Amino acid sequence: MRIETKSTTPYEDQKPGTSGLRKKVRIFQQPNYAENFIQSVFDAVEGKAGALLVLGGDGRYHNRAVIQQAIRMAAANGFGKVMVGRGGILSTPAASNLIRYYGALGGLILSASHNPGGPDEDFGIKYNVANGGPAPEKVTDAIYARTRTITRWLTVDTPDVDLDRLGTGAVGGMTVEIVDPVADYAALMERLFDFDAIRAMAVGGFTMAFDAMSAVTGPYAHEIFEKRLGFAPGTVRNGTPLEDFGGHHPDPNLVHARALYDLMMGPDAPDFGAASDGDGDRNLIIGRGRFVTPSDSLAMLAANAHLAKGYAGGLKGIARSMPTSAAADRVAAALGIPCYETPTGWKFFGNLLDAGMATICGEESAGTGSDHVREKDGVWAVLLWLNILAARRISVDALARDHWARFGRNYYARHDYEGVEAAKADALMAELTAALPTLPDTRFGALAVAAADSFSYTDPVDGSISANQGLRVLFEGGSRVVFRLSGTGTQGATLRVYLERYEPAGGKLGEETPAMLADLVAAADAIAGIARHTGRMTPDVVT
Ligand code: VG1
Ligand code: CO
Repeated sequence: MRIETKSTTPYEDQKPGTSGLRKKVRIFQQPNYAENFIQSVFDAVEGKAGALLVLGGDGRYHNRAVIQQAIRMAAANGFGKVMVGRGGILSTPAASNLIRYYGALGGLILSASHNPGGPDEDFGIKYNVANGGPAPEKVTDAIYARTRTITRWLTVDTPDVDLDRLGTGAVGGMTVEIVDPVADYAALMERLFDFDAIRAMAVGGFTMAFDAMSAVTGPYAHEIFEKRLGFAPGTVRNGTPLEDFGGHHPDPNLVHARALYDLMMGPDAPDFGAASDGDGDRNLIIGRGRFVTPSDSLAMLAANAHLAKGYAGGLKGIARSMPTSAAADRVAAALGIPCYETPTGWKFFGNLLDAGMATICGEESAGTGSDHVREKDGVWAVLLWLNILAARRISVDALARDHWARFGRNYYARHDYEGVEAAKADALMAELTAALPTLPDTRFGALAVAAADSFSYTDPVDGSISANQGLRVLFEGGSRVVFRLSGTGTQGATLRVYLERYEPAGGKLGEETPAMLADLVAAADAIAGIARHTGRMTPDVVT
């Protein structure tokens, strides 16, 4: 039976940003709110009749409720089948894989990624398209336009589906299949990586700590690392997805994954440490006594990827987001392959991957991935690291030093100023934008500005232009400061300041990062007036 319901709550619309719609749970719980957004997605996409929709989330508070709503609405909107991860669980990369593998029209992924979960925290809905990747701007624009005009949503009047029992059932004439969230993903990983070599290393005494941060990767990590690869029980920490992530931010950075960092820097450190975020698309890599910045991780993985069977044929190209350090560019140059610089957000990699122009992509925000899916992928990055270490038989620290000795080192940090009043953040960006033309040839201590601009990207595949993607100040010698406002926060504005200093091979390669970046930090404040505009003397988060 189909029911048409008039929307009664004014829809507080938001243009889906870098990762879909993110709001407080309480907002999503308002009558018609989630339904209006889901209906706007369904109204905006074509080809629903009889099509497959993939559905799952990171297990956070409110996940199961929205899954039930989405199943009923998919039935009323004419989908042929919905494939749901058991318990409503699917990591973002696993959902991307299912969409591609089973030829789905698209998928709804319920997550606010690294944002905290619980009744007073965040929820989110992302729509991914048939290539498995985040909806491109053309689609999110259509969804947004629909949210402005929507007057009804469609549903069927059926009981809840048992999300915990594997198998196939029906809802209002549509098939619903509950699938093991891990099985197809783990099989894909076995095709890409040499599990025998990694298992031999684990059995031979190589130890690991993987912190799933009480988020979605727990079941994946237990199955892959402990069961299939033979790492000791207990290797996976915080491996049960919790609705509130144990009260923590499931954000794998040096602040929120502090326990892992302290372990890896302490006397009892295992050989390898890693963590992933709420929805499993991010990764943090820390060797014994050696933190690897995500930008360096991308470069090091790209330089060694051919050692894994899935990449034995070499890479077609590398892509990185603009604020990510240029370490990967040097690897691309050495390999004789192109390196693309895209705006922040995984959706910009989709065309390059689909066109076979890039194989490996990465972002400074702890996201790395390849053409195996169309999302960044935390467990994949850990497995590629393990495969490389098994093949080269060296430590993370030795690999990093070897890399820098060859390519030079890009010292790097990101300073986040969170919950800034939106008007103040906008004023800072507007003032800096206006000042950009005056910056070249000015000096800040020893730093001379070589160029300054507002980053604009022209997609080499479809020619679409994305302007205003961050303000760049480039110094002579390859150092750089980038300013941008976050698109994923749910409270006020978050100002991100990205700091990078390049030391060539033969230069100062073994220094502490804060000391190496001190003059850039001072220059950033002088250039943008961070303290003057925001009243903040220090960042809230340094990663
Ligand atoms: C942040 C990161 C960006 C990432 C995005 C989604 O965006 O900087 O690199 O792609 O989160 O990641 P922003 O606009 O807040 O800087 V996730 O793990 O939330 O899907
Ligand atoms: Co994420």
